[in-house]
Amino acid sequence: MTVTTPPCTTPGEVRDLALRIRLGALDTIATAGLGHVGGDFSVTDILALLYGGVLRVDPADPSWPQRDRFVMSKGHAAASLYTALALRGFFPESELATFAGPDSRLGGHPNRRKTPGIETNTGPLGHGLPVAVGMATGAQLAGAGWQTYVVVGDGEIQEGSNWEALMYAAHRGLSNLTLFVDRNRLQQGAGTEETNALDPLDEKIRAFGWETSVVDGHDIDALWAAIRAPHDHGRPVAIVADTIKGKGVSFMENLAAWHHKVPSAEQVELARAELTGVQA
Ligand SMILES: Cc1ncc(C[n+]2csc(CCOP(=O)(O)OP(=O)(O)O)c2C)c(N)n1
Ligand SMILES: [Mg+2]
Repeated sequence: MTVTTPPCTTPGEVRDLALRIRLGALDTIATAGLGHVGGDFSVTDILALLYGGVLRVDPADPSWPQRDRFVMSKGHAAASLYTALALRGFFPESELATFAGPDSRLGGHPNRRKTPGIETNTGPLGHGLPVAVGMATGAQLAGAGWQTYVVVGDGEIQEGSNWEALMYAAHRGLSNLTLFVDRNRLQQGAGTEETNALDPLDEKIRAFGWETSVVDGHDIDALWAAIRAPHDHGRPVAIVADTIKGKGVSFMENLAAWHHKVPSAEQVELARAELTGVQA
């Protein structure tokens, strides 16, 4: 295995990695006293698959020109992203304890100038997909073989900049671009459907010229199959991942309050017990 090869070869290994990412993000948020645990846990399985099984990147050379690009457009889920990067070897796991602290390389939202492995700054929603379309366009123009992957939140995709980017990606036939929508059906304080309804989201994206599928965003086998499925030549790929905000912790799941609520020490122990199946 070269350093650029993703470390997981089986769905079971990716599931183990997902557990480590959830536990790491939980501790990271509890230590910092801030974060977005709900959206961290809805996107965790996607991150585990990408960093565990898909992305060809080199932690020793984060700027390796042939690397696959990953853009976490919903940058508020930084704790899970940083944990995934640390576990892939971009920086020591111990550095997670500095999250959002003074002088930390791990800001509250991702910054490409500070954190190894971050491709573009995110946090202000609505920009990651347009940037990813630019990356994929660059690769297409250069005839480069690397792939671009991007995750957007479902609340985020209400922003118009995404629909311009969707339209342009199809226009250019960016088959080197894969979009995941973290379809947890919640945004900051309410449901997406009661705020600015998206359904049927996959059909809308398909109408813009993309190839689409809808999968259980916590089912590693299904996610992996969706990425590996043979795709029509010349179309970008969108995977609408049905997810649960706060996935894995019963008292967090599907509750808008856990968008950015910070668990108490007692709640951290309860969450850890549920995630690991080991009683506190
Ligand atoms: C342009 C912009 N407007 C508002 C916010 C504040 N904000 C942070 S997260 C969030 C909700 C995002 O919801 P969603 O995209 O569904 O993310 P998830 O449910 O995965 O946490 C909002 C409104 C922001 N970061 N950027
Ligand atoms: Mg959401």
